[in-house]
Amino acid sequence: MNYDRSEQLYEKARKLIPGGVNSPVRAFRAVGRHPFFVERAKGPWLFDADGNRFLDYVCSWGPGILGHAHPKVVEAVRRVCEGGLTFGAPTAREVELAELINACVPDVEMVRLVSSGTEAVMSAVRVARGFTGREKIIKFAGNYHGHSDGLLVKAGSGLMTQSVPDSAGVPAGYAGSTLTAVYNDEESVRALMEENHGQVAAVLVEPVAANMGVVPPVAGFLEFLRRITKEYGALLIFDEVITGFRLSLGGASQFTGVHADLYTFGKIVGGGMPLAAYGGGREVMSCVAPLGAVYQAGTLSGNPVAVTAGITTLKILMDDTGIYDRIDKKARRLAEAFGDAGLTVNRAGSLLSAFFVTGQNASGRKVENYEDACRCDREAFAAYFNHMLDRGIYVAPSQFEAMFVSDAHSDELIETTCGAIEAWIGGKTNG
Ligand code: HOZ
Repeated sequence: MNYDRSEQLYEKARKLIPGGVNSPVRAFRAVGRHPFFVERAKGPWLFDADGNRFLDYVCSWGPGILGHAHPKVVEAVRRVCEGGLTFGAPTAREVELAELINACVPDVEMVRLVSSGTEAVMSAVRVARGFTGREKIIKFAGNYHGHSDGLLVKAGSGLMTQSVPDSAGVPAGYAGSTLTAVYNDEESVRALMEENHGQVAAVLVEPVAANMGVVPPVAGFLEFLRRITKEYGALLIFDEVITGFRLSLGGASQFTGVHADLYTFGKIVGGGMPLAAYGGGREVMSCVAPLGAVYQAGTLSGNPVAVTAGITTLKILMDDTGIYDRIDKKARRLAEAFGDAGLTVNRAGSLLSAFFVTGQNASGRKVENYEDACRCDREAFAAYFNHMLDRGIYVAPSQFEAMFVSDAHSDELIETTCGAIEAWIGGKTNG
Protein backbone atom coordinates (compact mmCIF):
# COMPACT_ATOMS: atom_id res chain seq x y z
CA MET A 1 0.00 0.00 0.00
CA ASN A 2 1.09 3.52 -0.67
CA TYR A 3 1.18 5.88 2.32
CA ASP A 4 2.86 8.91 0.69
CA ARG A 5 0.21 11.46 1.59
CA SER A 6 -0.06 10.17 5.17
CA GLU A 7 3.74 10.37 5.49
CA GLN A 8 3.69 14.00 4.32
CA LEU A 9 0.92 14.85 6.77
CA TYR A 10 2.70 13.08 9.59
CA GLU A 11 5.91 14.98 8.97
CA LYS A 12 4.05 18.27 9.11
CA ALA A 13 1.91 17.20 12.08
CA ARG A 14 4.96 16.30 14.18
CA LYS A 15 6.14 19.89 13.96
CA LEU A 16 2.81 21.25 15.15
CA ILE A 17 1.24 18.62 17.41
CA PRO A 18 3.11 16.60 20.09
CA GLY A 19 3.97 13.28 18.45
CA GLY A 20 1.88 14.36 15.46
CA VAL A 21 -1.33 13.09 17.08
CA ASN A 22 -4.05 14.29 19.43
CA SER A 23 -4.06 11.13 21.56
CA PRO A 24 -0.89 9.07 22.11
CA VAL A 25 -1.86 5.56 20.98
CA ARG A 26 -2.75 6.93 17.53
CA ALA A 27 0.95 7.50 16.84
CA PHE A 28 1.40 3.74 16.17
CA ARG A 29 4.68 3.74 18.11
CA ALA A 30 3.96 0.35 19.68
CA VAL A 31 3.70 -1.25 16.26
CA GLY A 32 6.79 0.30 14.72
CA ARG A 33 5.27 2.33 11.94
CA HIS A 34 3.79 5.73 11.21
CA PRO A 35 0.05 6.36 11.41
CA PHE A 36 -2.19 6.68 8.41
CA PHE A 37 -4.33 9.82 8.25
CA VAL A 38 -8.04 9.20 7.87
CA GLU A 39 -10.04 11.10 5.30
CA ARG A 40 -13.47 9.57 5.74
CA ALA A 41 -15.32 6.50 6.94
CA LYS A 42 -18.47 4.60 6.02
CA GLY A 43 -19.97 1.46 7.59
CA PRO A 44 -17.12 -0.85 8.57
CA TRP A 45 -14.59 0.97 6.37
CA LEU A 46 -12.00 3.67 6.94
CA PHE A 47 -10.45 5.47 3.97
CA ASP A 48 -7.10 7.18 4.38
CA ALA A 49 -5.53 10.21 2.69
CA ASP A 50 -3.87 7.95 0.07
CA GLY A 51 -7.14 6.28 -0.86
CA ASN A 52 -6.36 3.04 1.02
CA ARG A 53 -9.37 1.26 2.50
CA PHE A 54 -9.28 -0.51 5.88
CA LEU A 55 -11.77 -2.80 7.56
CA ASP A 56 -12.03 -1.05 10.90
CA TYR A 57 -12.02 -2.94 14.21
CA VAL A 58 -11.15 0.16 16.24
CA CYS A 59 -14.50 1.86 15.57
CA SER A 60 -13.16 5.15 16.95
CA TRP A 61 -12.18 3.23 20.12
CA GLY A 62 -15.74 2.22 20.82
CA PRO A 63 -18.46 4.63 19.70
CA GLY A 64 -18.99 2.99 16.30
CA ILE A 65 -21.33 0.18 17.31
CA LEU A 66 -23.49 0.88 14.22
CA GLY A 67 -20.49 1.34 11.93
CA HIS A 68 -19.37 4.71 10.63
CA ALA A 69 -21.72 7.44 9.42
CA HIS A 70 -25.00 5.61 9.99
CA PRO A 71 -27.45 7.39 7.63
CA LYS A 72 -30.05 8.06 10.35
CA VAL A 73 -27.48 9.57 12.72
CA VAL A 74 -25.89 11.69 10.00
CA GLU A 75 -29.27 12.96 8.83
CA ALA A 76 -30.38 13.87 12.37
CA VAL A 77 -27.11 15.72 12.98
CA ARG A 78 -27.35 17.52 9.65
CA ARG A 79 -30.84 18.71 10.52
CA VAL A 80 -30.05 19.89 14.03
CA CYS A 81 -27.02 21.89 12.87
CA GLU A 82 -29.34 24.21 10.94
CA GLY A 83 -30.83 25.32 14.24
CA GLY A 84 -27.56 26.31 15.87
CA LEU A 85 -24.48 24.53 17.11
CA THR A 86 -24.42 25.47 20.77
CA PHE A 87 -26.61 27.47 23.13
CA GLY A 88 -25.20 26.99 26.62
CA ALA A 89 -28.79 26.72 27.80
CA PRO A 90 -31.15 23.81 28.48
CA THR A 91 -32.90 22.05 25.60
CA ALA A 92 -35.73 19.52 25.32
CA ARG A 93 -33.26 17.13 23.72
CA GLU A 94 -31.19 16.90 26.90
CA VAL A 95 -34.29 15.80 28.77
CA GLU A 96 -35.01 13.23 26.08
CA LEU A 97 -31.47 11.81 26.26
CA ALA A 98 -31.67 11.64 30.07
CA GLU A 99 -34.96 9.72 29.73
CA LEU A 100 -33.43 7.30 27.24
CA ILE A 101 -30.39 6.66 29.45
CA ASN A 102 -32.71 6.02 32.39
CA ALA A 103 -34.83 3.65 30.28
CA CYS A 104 -31.71 1.65 29.36
CA VAL A 105 -30.02 1.79 32.78
CA PRO A 106 -32.76 2.25 35.42
CA ASP A 107 -30.15 2.71 38.18
CA VAL A 108 -29.38 6.05 36.58
CA GLU A 109 -32.28 8.04 37.98
CA MET A 110 -30.44 11.32 37.44
CA VAL A 111 -27.72 12.05 34.92
CA ARG A 112 -25.36 14.87 34.01
CA LEU A 113 -24.13 15.28 30.45
CA VAL A 114 -20.50 16.28 29.95
CA SER A 115 -18.14 16.26 26.98
CA SER A 116 -15.66 13.42 27.51
CA GLY A 117 -15.19 10.20 29.43
CA THR A 118 -12.36 11.81 31.38
CA GLU A 119 -14.72 14.52 32.56
CA ALA A 120 -17.47 12.02 33.42
CA VAL A 121 -15.25 9.87 35.63
CA MET A 122 -13.51 12.83 37.26
CA SER A 123 -16.95 14.23 38.16
CA ALA A 124 -18.34 10.91 39.40
CA VAL A 125 -15.35 10.56 41.74
CA ARG A 126 -15.97 14.08 43.03
CA VAL A 127 -19.63 13.18 43.68
CA ALA A 128 -18.57 10.06 45.58
CA ARG A 129 -16.22 12.16 47.71
CA GLY A 130 -18.82 14.84 48.29
CA PHE A 131 -21.50 12.32 49.18
CA THR A 132 -19.43 10.26 51.60
CA GLY A 133 -17.25 13.04 52.98
CA ARG A 134 -14.25 10.74 52.41
CA GLU A 135 -11.18 11.30 50.22
CA LYS A 136 -9.65 8.03 49.11
CA ILE A 137 -10.68 5.94 46.18
CA ILE A 138 -9.68 2.45 45.14
CA LYS A 139 -8.99 1.76 41.48
CA PHE A 140 -7.43 -1.23 39.75
CA ALA A 141 -4.06 -1.54 38.05
CA GLY A 142 -4.60 -1.58 34.29
CA ASN A 143 -8.02 0.07 34.47
CA TYR A 144 -8.09 3.38 32.63
CA HIS A 145 -10.45 6.15 33.67
CA GLY A 146 -9.31 9.06 31.52
CA HIS A 147 -6.48 11.45 32.12
CA SER A 148 -7.55 13.46 35.17
CA ASP A 149 -4.71 13.88 37.67
CA GLY A 150 -5.78 11.52 40.42
CA LEU A 151 -6.59 8.66 38.06
CA LEU A 152 -3.33 8.36 36.15
CA VAL A 153 -2.04 5.82 38.64
CA LYS A 154 -1.14 2.36 37.28
CA ALA A 155 -3.43 3.25 34.42
CA GLY A 156 -4.12 1.15 31.34
CA SER A 157 -4.59 2.20 27.71
CA GLY A 158 -1.91 4.57 26.34
CA LEU A 159 0.12 4.45 29.54
CA MET A 160 0.52 0.69 29.18
CA THR A 161 1.32 1.08 25.50
CA GLN A 162 4.12 3.46 26.44
CA SER A 163 5.15 1.38 29.47
CA VAL A 164 4.67 4.31 31.86
CA PRO A 165 2.27 3.33 34.63
CA ASP A 166 2.12 6.85 36.06
CA SER A 167 2.15 10.16 34.20
CA ALA A 168 4.69 12.91 34.89
CA GLY A 169 3.15 16.20 35.99
CA VAL A 170 0.74 14.71 38.53
CA PRO A 171 1.35 16.17 42.01
CA ALA A 172 2.03 13.43 44.57
CA GLY A 173 -0.81 14.75 46.71
CA TYR A 174 -3.38 14.09 43.96
CA ALA A 175 -2.27 10.55 43.30
CA GLY A 176 -1.85 9.94 47.05
CA SER A 177 -5.56 9.49 47.62
CA THR A 178 -5.78 6.90 44.83
CA LEU A 179 -5.21 3.38 46.12
CA THR A 180 -4.50 0.64 43.60
CA ALA A 181 -5.82 -2.90 43.90
CA VAL A 182 -5.34 -5.93 41.66
CA TYR A 183 -8.17 -6.58 39.20
CA ASN A 184 -9.98 -9.84 39.93
CA ASP A 185 -8.25 -10.16 43.30
CA GLU A 186 -10.64 -9.85 46.24
CA GLU A 187 -7.92 -9.95 48.89
CA SER A 188 -6.15 -6.88 47.51
CA VAL A 189 -9.38 -4.89 47.80
CA ARG A 190 -10.18 -6.12 51.29
CA ALA A 191 -6.66 -5.29 52.50
CA LEU A 192 -6.95 -1.69 51.22
CA MET A 193 -10.40 -1.29 52.75
CA GLU A 194 -9.07 -2.47 56.11
CA GLU A 195 -5.91 -0.34 56.03
CA ASN A 196 -7.99 2.72 55.13
CA HIS A 197 -11.01 2.04 57.27
CA GLY A 198 -13.60 4.80 57.05
CA GLN A 199 -11.59 6.74 54.46
CA VAL A 200 -12.56 5.13 51.16
CA ALA A 201 -15.19 7.09 49.23
CA ALA A 202 -15.53 4.69 46.33
CA VAL A 203 -14.28 1.69 44.46
CA LEU A 204 -13.94 2.69 40.81
CA VAL A 205 -13.86 -0.16 38.33
CA GLU A 206 -14.23 -0.99 34.67
CA PRO A 207 -16.81 -3.78 35.13
CA VAL A 208 -15.26 -5.45 32.10
CA ALA A 209 -11.75 -4.06 31.81
CA ALA A 210 -10.99 -2.99 28.26
CA ASN A 211 -7.89 -0.83 28.57
CA MET A 212 -5.33 -3.55 29.31
CA GLY A 213 -6.80 -5.52 26.49
CA VAL A 214 -10.20 -6.98 27.35
CA VAL A 215 -10.19 -8.60 30.79
CA PRO A 216 -13.61 -9.73 32.03
CA PRO A 217 -14.28 -10.02 35.75
CA VAL A 218 -13.86 -13.55 37.11
CA ALA A 219 -17.01 -15.17 38.53
CA GLY A 220 -18.10 -13.42 41.70
CA PHE A 221 -15.65 -10.49 41.52
CA LEU A 222 -18.18 -7.74 40.81
CA GLU A 223 -20.60 -9.24 43.34
CA PHE A 224 -17.75 -9.08 45.86
CA LEU A 225 -17.12 -5.40 45.05
CA ARG A 226 -20.82 -4.71 45.56
CA ARG A 227 -20.75 -6.42 48.96
CA ILE A 228 -17.53 -4.94 50.27
CA THR A 229 -18.38 -1.36 49.29
CA LYS A 230 -21.66 -1.67 51.21
CA GLU A 231 -19.84 -3.22 54.15
CA TYR A 232 -17.37 -0.32 54.39
CA GLY A 233 -19.80 2.48 53.52
CA ALA A 234 -18.16 3.29 50.17
CA LEU A 235 -19.83 3.78 46.80
CA LEU A 236 -19.31 1.52 43.80
CA ILE A 237 -18.64 3.32 40.53
CA PHE A 238 -18.88 1.44 37.24
CA ASP A 239 -16.81 3.17 34.59
CA GLU A 240 -18.88 2.20 31.57
CA VAL A 241 -17.29 4.59 29.11
CA ILE A 242 -16.48 1.56 26.94
CA THR A 243 -19.00 -1.03 28.14
CA GLY A 244 -22.07 1.23 28.35
CA PHE A 245 -24.63 0.39 25.61
CA ARG A 246 -21.98 -2.00 24.21
CA LEU A 247 -22.24 -5.16 26.34
CA SER A 248 -26.00 -4.81 26.24
CA LEU A 249 -28.47 -1.95 26.03
CA GLY A 250 -28.24 -1.74 29.83
CA GLY A 251 -24.45 -2.02 29.79
CA ALA A 252 -22.58 -3.96 32.44
CA SER A 253 -25.30 -3.94 35.09
CA GLN A 254 -27.66 -5.75 32.72
CA PHE A 255 -24.85 -7.95 31.35
CA THR A 256 -23.52 -9.04 34.76
CA GLY A 257 -26.52 -8.50 37.04
CA VAL A 258 -24.44 -6.39 39.44
CA HIS A 259 -25.58 -2.85 40.16
CA ALA A 260 -23.42 0.15 41.03
CA ASP A 261 -24.15 3.44 42.81
CA LEU A 262 -22.68 5.63 40.09
CA TYR A 263 -22.10 5.04 36.39
CA THR A 264 -20.06 6.83 33.78
CA PHE A 265 -20.72 6.64 30.07
CA GLY A 266 -18.95 7.91 26.96
CA LYS A 267 -18.35 6.71 23.41
CA ILE A 268 -21.68 5.13 22.28
CA VAL A 269 -23.85 7.50 24.34
CA GLY A 270 -22.59 10.35 22.14
CA GLY A 271 -23.17 8.49 18.88
CA GLY A 272 -19.74 9.53 17.61
CA MET A 273 -19.81 13.08 18.95
CA PRO A 274 -17.99 14.43 22.03
CA LEU A 275 -20.51 13.60 24.72
CA ALA A 276 -20.29 11.62 27.93
CA ALA A 277 -22.40 11.28 31.06
CA TYR A 278 -22.35 10.34 34.71
CA GLY A 279 -25.29 9.43 36.86
CA GLY A 280 -26.81 7.27 39.52
CA GLY A 281 -29.49 7.19 42.16
CA ARG A 282 -31.41 10.35 43.01
CA GLU A 283 -29.97 10.65 46.52
CA VAL A 284 -26.33 10.51 45.39
CA MET A 285 -26.83 12.73 42.34
CA SER A 286 -28.62 15.34 44.43
CA CYS A 287 -25.11 16.31 45.62
CA VAL A 288 -24.43 17.95 42.26
CA ALA A 289 -24.71 21.76 41.96
CA PRO A 290 -27.01 23.62 41.82
CA LEU A 291 -28.94 21.05 43.90
CA GLY A 292 -25.98 20.25 46.10
CA ALA A 293 -22.45 21.31 46.95
CA VAL A 294 -20.45 19.27 44.42
CA TYR A 295 -19.52 21.65 41.62
CA GLN A 296 -19.25 20.63 37.98
CA ALA A 297 -20.05 22.70 34.90
CA GLY A 298 -19.31 23.03 31.18
CA THR A 299 -20.06 25.41 28.32
CA LEU A 300 -20.49 22.56 25.84
CA SER A 301 -22.21 20.17 28.27
CA GLY A 302 -25.40 18.92 26.64
CA ASN A 303 -24.33 20.29 23.27
CA PRO A 304 -27.37 19.99 20.96
CA VAL A 305 -25.53 18.38 18.07
CA ALA A 306 -23.84 15.76 20.26
CA VAL A 307 -27.06 15.10 22.16
CA THR A 308 -28.90 14.53 18.89
CA ALA A 309 -26.29 12.02 17.73
CA GLY A 310 -26.62 10.26 21.10
CA ILE A 311 -30.42 10.17 21.04
CA THR A 312 -30.53 8.84 17.50
CA THR A 313 -27.96 6.14 18.23
CA LEU A 314 -29.67 4.97 21.42
CA LYS A 315 -33.05 4.88 19.66
CA ILE A 316 -31.63 2.70 16.88
CA LEU A 317 -30.16 0.35 19.49
CA MET A 318 -33.46 0.24 21.41
CA ASP A 319 -35.54 -0.40 18.28
CA ASP A 320 -33.28 -3.09 16.83
CA THR A 321 -33.56 -5.84 19.39
CA GLY A 322 -31.36 -8.24 17.40
CA ILE A 323 -28.27 -6.10 17.28
CA TYR A 324 -26.58 -7.33 20.45
CA ASP A 325 -27.01 -10.98 19.44
CA ARG A 326 -25.60 -10.26 16.00
CA ILE A 327 -22.46 -8.48 17.17
CA ASP A 328 -21.96 -11.07 19.91
CA LYS A 329 -22.07 -13.87 17.33
CA LYS A 330 -19.57 -12.11 15.09
CA ALA A 331 -17.19 -11.47 17.97
CA ARG A 332 -17.52 -15.13 19.00
CA ARG A 333 -16.49 -16.21 15.50
CA LEU A 334 -13.41 -13.95 15.65
CA ALA A 335 -12.57 -15.30 19.11
CA GLU A 336 -12.71 -18.84 17.70
CA ALA A 337 -10.26 -17.90 14.96
CA PHE A 338 -7.84 -16.39 17.48
CA GLY A 339 -8.25 -19.46 19.70
CA ASP A 340 -7.54 -21.80 16.75
CA ALA A 341 -4.42 -19.73 16.16
CA GLY A 342 -3.26 -20.66 19.67
CA LEU A 343 -3.72 -17.22 21.20
CA THR A 344 -5.28 -16.40 24.55
CA VAL A 345 -8.62 -14.77 23.85
CA ASN A 346 -10.74 -12.74 26.22
CA ARG A 347 -14.20 -11.68 25.14
CA ALA A 348 -17.28 -10.04 26.57
CA GLY A 349 -20.02 -9.53 24.00
CA SER A 350 -18.65 -7.56 21.06
CA LEU A 351 -15.45 -6.59 22.89
CA LEU A 352 -12.49 -8.88 22.52
CA SER A 353 -8.73 -9.17 22.72
CA ALA A 354 -6.23 -11.71 21.49
CA PHE A 355 -3.25 -11.76 23.83
CA PHE A 356 0.19 -12.71 22.65
CA VAL A 357 1.02 -14.32 25.96
CA THR A 358 4.53 -15.67 26.36
CA GLY A 359 5.37 -18.89 28.20
CA GLN A 360 4.19 -22.43 27.61
CA ASN A 361 2.41 -23.22 30.86
CA ALA A 362 -1.30 -23.43 30.03
CA SER A 363 -2.47 -21.98 33.35
CA GLY A 364 0.03 -19.13 32.93
CA ARG A 365 -1.69 -18.19 29.69
CA LYS A 366 -4.77 -16.68 31.27
CA VAL A 367 -4.98 -12.89 31.31
CA GLU A 368 -6.93 -11.82 34.37
CA ASN A 369 -5.08 -8.73 35.54
CA TYR A 370 -2.48 -6.07 34.75
CA GLU A 371 0.51 -8.29 35.47
CA ASP A 372 -0.78 -11.03 33.18
CA ALA A 373 -1.36 -8.48 30.42
CA CYS A 374 2.14 -7.03 30.86
CA ARG A 375 3.64 -10.46 30.18
CA CYS A 376 2.45 -10.33 26.58
CA ASP A 377 4.90 -10.40 23.71
CA ARG A 378 4.66 -6.90 22.26
CA GLU A 379 6.86 -7.70 19.28
CA ALA A 380 4.62 -10.58 18.29
CA PHE A 381 1.63 -8.25 18.63
CA ALA A 382 3.31 -5.65 16.40
CA ALA A 383 4.02 -8.31 13.75
CA TYR A 384 0.36 -9.38 13.84
CA PHE A 385 -0.86 -5.76 13.62
CA ASN A 386 1.30 -5.12 10.56
CA HIS A 387 0.24 -8.37 8.94
CA MET A 388 -3.42 -7.39 9.35
CA LEU A 389 -2.91 -3.81 8.18
CA ASP A 390 -1.07 -5.01 5.07
CA ARG A 391 -4.25 -6.97 4.31
CA GLY A 392 -6.41 -3.91 4.79
CA ILE A 393 -7.62 -4.80 8.29
CA TYR A 394 -7.15 -2.21 11.02
CA VAL A 395 -7.01 -3.47 14.59
CA ALA A 396 -5.99 -1.26 17.53
CA PRO A 397 -2.29 -0.43 17.34
CA SER A 398 -1.63 -1.71 20.85
CA GLN A 399 -1.87 -5.02 22.69
CA PHE A 400 -3.70 -3.16 25.43
CA GLU A 401 -6.71 -1.84 23.51
CA ALA A 402 -9.88 -3.74 22.68
CA MET A 403 -11.10 -5.03 19.33
CA PHE A 404 -14.57 -3.63 18.63
CA VAL A 405 -17.14 -5.32 16.42
CA SER A 406 -19.91 -3.27 14.88
CA ASP A 407 -23.24 -4.14 13.29
CA ALA A 408 -21.76 -3.00 9.97
CA HIS A 409 -19.23 -5.86 9.94
CA SER A 410 -20.96 -8.39 7.70
CA ASP A 411 -20.54 -12.13 8.23
CA GLU A 412 -18.54 -12.21 5.03
CA LEU A 413 -16.13 -9.55 6.33
CA ILE A 414 -15.78 -11.45 9.59
CA GLU A 415 -14.81 -14.56 7.59
CA THR A 416 -12.27 -12.50 5.61
CA THR A 417 -10.81 -11.38 8.93
CA CYS A 418 -10.68 -14.96 10.22
CA GLY A 419 -8.84 -15.88 7.02
CA ALA A 420 -6.26 -13.15 7.68
CA ILE A 421 -5.79 -14.42 11.26
CA GLU A 422 -5.27 -17.96 9.94
CA ALA A 423 -2.82 -16.67 7.32
CA TRP A 424 -0.81 -14.92 10.03
CA ILE A 425 -0.42 -18.14 11.97
CA GLY A 426 0.24 -20.09 8.76
CA GLY A 427 2.96 -17.59 7.83
CA LYS A 428 4.56 -17.94 11.24
CA THR A 429 4.45 -21.74 11.15
CA ASN A 430 5.88 -21.87 7.65
CA GLY A 431 8.45 -19.22 8.43
N1 HOZ B 1 -8.13 6.17 25.63
C1 HOZ B 1 -8.71 5.82 24.38
C2 HOZ B 1 -8.32 4.41 24.07
N2 HOZ B 1 -8.59 3.50 25.13
C3 HOZ B 1 -8.40 6.87 23.37
C4 HOZ B 1 -7.65 6.48 22.20
C5 HOZ B 1 -7.65 7.54 21.12
O1 HOZ B 1 -8.65 8.12 20.80
O2 HOZ B 1 -6.58 7.74 20.57
